[in-house]
Amino acid sequence: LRKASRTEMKVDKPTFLWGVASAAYQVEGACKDDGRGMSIWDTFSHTEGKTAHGHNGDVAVDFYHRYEADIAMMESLGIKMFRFSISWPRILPQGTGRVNKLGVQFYSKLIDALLAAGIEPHVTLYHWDLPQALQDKFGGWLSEKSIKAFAGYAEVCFKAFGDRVRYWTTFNEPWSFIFIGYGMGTHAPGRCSDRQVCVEGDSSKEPWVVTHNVLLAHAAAVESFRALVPHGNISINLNAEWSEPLTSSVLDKEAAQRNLDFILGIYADPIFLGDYPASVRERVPDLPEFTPEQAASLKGSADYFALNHYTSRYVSHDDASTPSQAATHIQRNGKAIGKQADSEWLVSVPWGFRKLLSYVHRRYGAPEIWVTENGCDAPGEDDAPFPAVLEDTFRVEFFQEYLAEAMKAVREDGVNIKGYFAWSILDNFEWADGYTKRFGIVYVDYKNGLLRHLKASAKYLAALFSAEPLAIPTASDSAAEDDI
Ligand code: GBH
Repeated sequence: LRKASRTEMKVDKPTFLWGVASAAYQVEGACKDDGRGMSIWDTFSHTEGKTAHGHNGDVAVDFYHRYEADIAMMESLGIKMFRFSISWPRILPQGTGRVNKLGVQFYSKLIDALLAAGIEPHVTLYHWDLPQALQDKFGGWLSEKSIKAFAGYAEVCFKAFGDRVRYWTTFNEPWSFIFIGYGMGTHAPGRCSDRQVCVEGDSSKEPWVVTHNVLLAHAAAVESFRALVPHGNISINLNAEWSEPLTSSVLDKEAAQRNLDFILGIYADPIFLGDYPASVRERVPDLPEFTPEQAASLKGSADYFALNHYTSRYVSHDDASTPSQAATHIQRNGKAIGKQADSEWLVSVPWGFRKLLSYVHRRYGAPEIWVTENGCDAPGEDDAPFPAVLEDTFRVEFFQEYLAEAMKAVREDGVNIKGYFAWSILDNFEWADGYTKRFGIVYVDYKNGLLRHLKASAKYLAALFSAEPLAIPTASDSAAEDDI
């Protein structure tokens, strides 16, 4: 693909709403406040050698105590939506059983403060912080018991917040927490079964078992949602890298498709189309089958498509490698696919965003798409001096170029994008990378009282999206299911 010139890159006013995203363990801190229970991320980050410099989320960026000021800042930027996750162990310290009133009260106050500021809350139920009690009791997501436990937790949240929250998702990026947490072992709960990565594999079946349980937990929660919050909209946040065939050979084209099947289709196909992709079934004998009732409960269990997207890869056929028989590359003929961000896995590939959006549009029946995460860290940002660090030109260009491609997807490919969330509002606890990677559009001064300072990218997005007030669209505006 030809690189567009500067003038073509200009983004005219987007036709969709904008917001910013966050996640409980990454921002809240207050790990012992108000009766919060422990999560698997507390355990993991407090285990030696698991995170950069042994960083953990005990304090994080103290959002738990500073949410009012942070909301005022969002309001002043003209931000229309805020995506956050609920910490399961704040609501149910033991995962099931006793509800912690103070935990419920915190999210209730947060939601009220957002609504008072004219900001629509988008709530994610699970952004990776499983109650440790459930890990201890029955092995967490490895057990079918997790399905009922999650549905029970979801029900508490629907009853407590469903009167004010219209947009929900069940899980954030199942692929990430499953294949990093149970394959590579570098995220909680740190179980390593990927023979490519681990010296001693534990059980190579685990990621597939967890995949199945998580999908069924999603379906169970959605069923209760539809009874309890009939006018709300619910989905699941799915991440994908665009997969561009390394060469024009048929083998590489098929491998690129399989890469998408193994990252995105493995979740999206059962939910939007009714079963796992055939390529996954063929290559993974350990993947459990759905009963006809389970398949039926999954199909149609999302009111909109919630897509997280950061980067793209070239993909080639590889007989020997992973079950997907697809190898990913950052270069073609010695030339990088895009500009390198601070995180090694992240390269800026704006055209990949458009291709992915169009792919989702075509494959999944022209759903409403909400981009629930998009963003980057900027090279060298971690140790750049203050205040020069606030001039995050790399991130401004990233947003400018990605949004320009999203606009092309809307105008030229007919993609139905309803909303766009920048990841993230604040620098925060970047999982295994601790505080060494910064994805915020707002800088957090870790050496000076966690003070917040706007980066250039925050000002850029605020100016871009403030062009005119836009009505909040609802999922029910979309085509009836029969039309799909
Ligand atoms: C999102 O995941 C998360 O939802 C969010 O919490 C996080 O802060 C944000 O991205 C930024 O990372 O080196 O092979 O282990 C993004 C998708 C997929 C990115 C897995 C990191 C790890 C690649 N993630 N990837 S690897």
